[in-house]
Amino acid sequence: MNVDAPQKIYLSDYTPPAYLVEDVHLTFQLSKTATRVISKIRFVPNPAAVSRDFFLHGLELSLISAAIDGKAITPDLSADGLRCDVPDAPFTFEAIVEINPAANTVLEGLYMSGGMYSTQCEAEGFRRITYYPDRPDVMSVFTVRIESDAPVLLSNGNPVAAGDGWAEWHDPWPKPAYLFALVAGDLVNYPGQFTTRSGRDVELNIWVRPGDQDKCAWGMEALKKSMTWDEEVYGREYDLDLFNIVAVDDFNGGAMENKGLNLFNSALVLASPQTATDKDFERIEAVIAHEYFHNWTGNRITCRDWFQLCLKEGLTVFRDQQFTGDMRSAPVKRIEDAILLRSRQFREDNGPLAHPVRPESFVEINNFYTITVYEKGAELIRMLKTLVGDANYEKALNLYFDRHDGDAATIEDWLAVFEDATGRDLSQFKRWYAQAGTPQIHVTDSFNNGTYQLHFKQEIPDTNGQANKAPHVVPIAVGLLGPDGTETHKTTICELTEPEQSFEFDGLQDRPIPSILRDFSAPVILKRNTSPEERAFLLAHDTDPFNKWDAGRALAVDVLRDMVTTNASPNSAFIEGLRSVLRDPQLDPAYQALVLALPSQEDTAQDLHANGYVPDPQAIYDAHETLKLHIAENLQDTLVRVQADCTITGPYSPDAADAGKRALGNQVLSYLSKIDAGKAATAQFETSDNMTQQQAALTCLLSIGKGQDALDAFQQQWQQERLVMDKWFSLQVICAAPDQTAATALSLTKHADFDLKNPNRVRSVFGAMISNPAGFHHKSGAGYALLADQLILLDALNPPVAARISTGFETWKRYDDGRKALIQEALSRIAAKDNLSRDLAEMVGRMLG
Ligand code: B3K
Ligand code: ZN
Repeated sequence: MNVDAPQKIYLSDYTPPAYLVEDVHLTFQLSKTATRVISKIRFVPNPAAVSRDFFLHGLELSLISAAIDGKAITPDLSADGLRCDVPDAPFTFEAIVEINPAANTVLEGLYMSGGMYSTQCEAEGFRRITYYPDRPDVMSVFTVRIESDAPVLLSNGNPVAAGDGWAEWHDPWPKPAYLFALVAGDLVNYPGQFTTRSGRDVELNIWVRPGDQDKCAWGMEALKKSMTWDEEVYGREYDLDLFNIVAVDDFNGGAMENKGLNLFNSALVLASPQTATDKDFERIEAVIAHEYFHNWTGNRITCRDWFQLCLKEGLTVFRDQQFTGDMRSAPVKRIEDAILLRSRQFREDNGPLAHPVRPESFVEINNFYTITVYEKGAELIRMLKTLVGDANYEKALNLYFDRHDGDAATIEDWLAVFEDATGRDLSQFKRWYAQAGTPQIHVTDSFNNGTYQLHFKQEIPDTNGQANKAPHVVPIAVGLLGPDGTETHKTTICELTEPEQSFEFDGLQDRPIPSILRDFSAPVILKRNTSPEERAFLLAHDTDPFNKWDAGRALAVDVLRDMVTTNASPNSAFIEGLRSVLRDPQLDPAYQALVLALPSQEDTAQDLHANGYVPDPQAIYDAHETLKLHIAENLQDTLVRVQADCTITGPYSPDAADAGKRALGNQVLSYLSKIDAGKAATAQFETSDNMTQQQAALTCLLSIGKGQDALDAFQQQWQQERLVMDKWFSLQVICAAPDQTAATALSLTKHADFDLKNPNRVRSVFGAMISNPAGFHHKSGAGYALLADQLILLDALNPPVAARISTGFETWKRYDDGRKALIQEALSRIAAKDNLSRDLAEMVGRMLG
């Protein structure tokens, strides 16, 4: 793991593989501590190669024997693979290696989870299984034999034969090694069935530990909905007779799209009304869809190299966003995505970890599975669709699937498809893939003789290693409202291509009120001097649901900024705006809940920083608390009425309509508990029959410091349910008072059920701690010191997860000198550690800058 001088890999250094793989046969003789992997790989020289260097990746493998065309060889072994002389013609390479799944705490390659064997190979985990060209542009047909006494033995593709203690699988679709998967264990299946529109019968299964079958129905429905949606919207059918999903308890990420054998973090597939919240249900539906959609955008067409990760991830996130929008409410989904992008991606884009959607170099690719690659990557697809139009988007996607099926493709290939399908030159658009940083669009306007002019000026801030950026093409959706609130100009797209550019709207009687960046048409920050009255007007009248919500959001951001910087009282425009939204019977409760929710403390910190202030996390926390109290006191009657309207009679259903009512009811509860000493929350906690209501009530009680009894009851009730206990751990840290957060997290690490080897449990404590800004950034520095201690411990077990959680430090340069010094000390202490992983070393190095 320890690398003295971590090697940086550059996109510009890409060369085609020297050898291609025709087919591969793998035999796994499974044993917890000494699994044998016997490989037989047919190689052919690649005509496109620039060298004949035969190198196979391999990490922490014990080589027992190797042979070429049946003759034993002694290859040159190094820390990261092997080399040997090979014939200048097709040949067969065979090897026997031994690996130790029980000792694999990195959870990449083959590892044990709760007594079962599982794998994770993306991005570079296959090299921990056997020697192989572990790069996505080497695609091959895999045949796999598993020998084990475990009752269920699974791999990719179709089962071809099985007997006592063995099973054979064959995947007819050529794939890169990162899509390989194997599972063996004591599992039971929740079955399902789907017939594709061309008549292929597909057997579906969700495999879980015995006892978890009652938590699979929702996931199975989500899978069927995804299969139907991809046929209807993208014309894509499933291409095997079997589709398996397995729930895995110890999992570094969310889920993995292995061909025909998707592996899921159990938190993202198992759900029952009692154990999962509405948000969990929604997320499960989205992630099942996401992994399923990868079958075409990722598996049938994969990436040439890992720099092209956004090719599959950006597109697949965009597709899952569309899916959720279609299954639920499109405006609500769009707002949720914008909230996420602004709070997390904008933060990344404007800090020391900024990188382009297609990075140009990396040390450890795991560190680039980021919100920029995924979510900003999805925004680029959305903009492309806006720029070329829906019909052209469909035409281009069909061409993409036709032209590149079976390929390992690049962003250049992707853009060429759009250029060929539409005739549009996308060279300027391509800058979005190469330039990091969130563009700022400054807007001014004027009105003369019936003509309204909008003037835009774009600025792309310098980011680490990138300065003087060229202008982007930015689709800015604009609509105009008259003074009476009617829409005088429907949405049109202003295509900003120059550093500064004006757009005119003629034939107007009165000066209009502009609604700019409708539907969040580009991932940019809009800068415009706007009065609270104008924002309130848009909140009341905008016909674009996104901008209507955003007007309320902007009011809240302004109020919080004023409260923090001048101790101002919240303006009445904001409170009255909320009141009228809550009283509007036409509005969807899920939407009202979003308007009623305040920006996060992180959003306020970002806003203060962007406006030249040094954010004080404690002052931000205090302002948020004061504002919540102010809202509760000033809107009490309305809130009580809304809460009554949100009552649901009848059994729990996770559908969007009921979930929306609960979201609004619980948002209201969070305000009312500030003034009723937790009475309503206690009643809800005691009577609720579902996790959404129970968790919301517990959160309210913890937030007002009255949660101990409920917390104990919750633990008593759920101590056997691992996923619910993750919530128990996490809520305590999220809701801890700022001066108690680090102490709470530390005491939880001493709990008998805390396990540094289980990523979900680690995230439930330390993911939670870094999402509690006032607690994590408490001026004592206790949060920083604790995180550094724990990252050092975790890094020795699981570097990818340690590296991910280290991003809690990424905002450090925006704080005061005292906090900066403490964070710098924490980061330097990590950096100085012997045997630091490449993963964490790269992250800490980038953050220290
Ligand atoms: N493709 C996987 C991510 C794998 C993460 C590797 N560090 C899940 C997804 O995006 O669908
Ligand atoms: Zn994905």
